[in-house]
Amino acid sequence: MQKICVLGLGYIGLPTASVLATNGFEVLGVDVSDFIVQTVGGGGIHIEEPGLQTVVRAAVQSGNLRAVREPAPADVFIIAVPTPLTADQRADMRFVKAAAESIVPHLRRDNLVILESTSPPGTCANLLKPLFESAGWTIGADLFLAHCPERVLPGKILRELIENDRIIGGHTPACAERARELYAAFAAGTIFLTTDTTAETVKLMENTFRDVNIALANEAALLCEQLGIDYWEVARFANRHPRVQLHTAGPGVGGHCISVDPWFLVEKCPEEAKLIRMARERNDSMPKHVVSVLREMTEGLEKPKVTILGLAYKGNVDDVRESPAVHVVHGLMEAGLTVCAYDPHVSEGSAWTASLEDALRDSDCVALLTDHSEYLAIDPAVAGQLMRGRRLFDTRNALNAEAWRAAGFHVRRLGAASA
Ligand code: SAJ
Repeated sequence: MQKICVLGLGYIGLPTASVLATNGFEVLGVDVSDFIVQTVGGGGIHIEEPGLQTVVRAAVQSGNLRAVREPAPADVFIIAVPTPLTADQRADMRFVKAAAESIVPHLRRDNLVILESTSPPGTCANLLKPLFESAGWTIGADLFLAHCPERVLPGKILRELIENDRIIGGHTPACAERARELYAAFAAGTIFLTTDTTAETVKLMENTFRDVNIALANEAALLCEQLGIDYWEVARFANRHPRVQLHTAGPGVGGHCISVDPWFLVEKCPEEAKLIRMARERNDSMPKHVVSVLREMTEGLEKPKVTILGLAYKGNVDDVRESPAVHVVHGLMEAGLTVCAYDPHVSEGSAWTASLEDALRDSDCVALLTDHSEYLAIDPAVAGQLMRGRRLFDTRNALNAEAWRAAGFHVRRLGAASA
């Protein structure tokens, strides 16, 4: 297993391809985007991820990583393309299908095909297996098929790619064994073998666990606002219990994983997945709540201007996919407010503003939506001087409320009653 073809050079495919290349494999990175192929081919990166630039440059310079538009014959094919959500909340498997079809002409006896893309239960068995079998292959005999879900956390991808335990789901036990040989070459965590459908479900349940827990935190935050108490205090004390771990409330759940994956379970088992659906709906409702608080805080003002701190879906990343902050910006604009959004990690988007000063100037209210570390360094006194009014809504409980109050701000935090 020396030659590996990685299909999709995105958040998972690119780190995987470059780590494999720096571990001595000959890697062909395939992407449908000319821009990505050119960028990676030149040793550059098109996404922000700590440490990735160094690894990609080293991989390309060593000659072990090449970026191309089309697949070619290899020992292993790793499919790491997106599985987006359709408008009716189903998994859009077109990219997976297209990637699988693109490798069919290049398959050779004993090849291993690994699906890394997060997929609904049954994808290997009901989509990929028939696709390869109709080309004459027999899975587990002359072609090997496994699902090895990635579980890395954006912001810590390179470390987790190596250190995390891996779940490998083979379509047959022989398929799982073949995939284990590959991951054992670079993964330091424990490798567990199971079936393909189990591995698909494990991955979805991991993200669903987090989504349901965040929904519980968000619901509790809304209850606390109504009860006139502070969710952050409730969570702090409840979490002193040895078996309780209340999650962090916030403006909603974004990113391409947690806000998407639970729907794949709802799609497969709509009758049973009641709690999972409700959690998704609760989290998706949070941006609306943030908009209504901001409207309340600026009520009666003439042509109110709101400054949004953060467009990315979470702190210290540049990814705006499914970001609740983007929904809040749109909601405020639809309500007729002037919105300026400043995010040091993002360089475009609705209401995007190049500098913090411009975003704050003549503003009536500042709302923190993403907990980037840069925002902790903002001096509330300086911010207050630029602004027309001094109001702060902290949806992440990230800023030092006392310091902002001392600078004359009326401070509201999500999950706490209006003071
Ligand atoms: N969030 C909260 N409260 C919390 C935790 C998170 O509101 O207590 C929000 C974040 O602000 C963000 C969203 O949830 O908007 C998701 O952020 P995250 O850091 O929890 O997760 P992701 O989406 O960046 O990465 C997840 C990880 N899954 C789990 O932690 C179970 C990662 O390990 C997966 O590999 C990744 O999804 C994926 O690709 O599926």
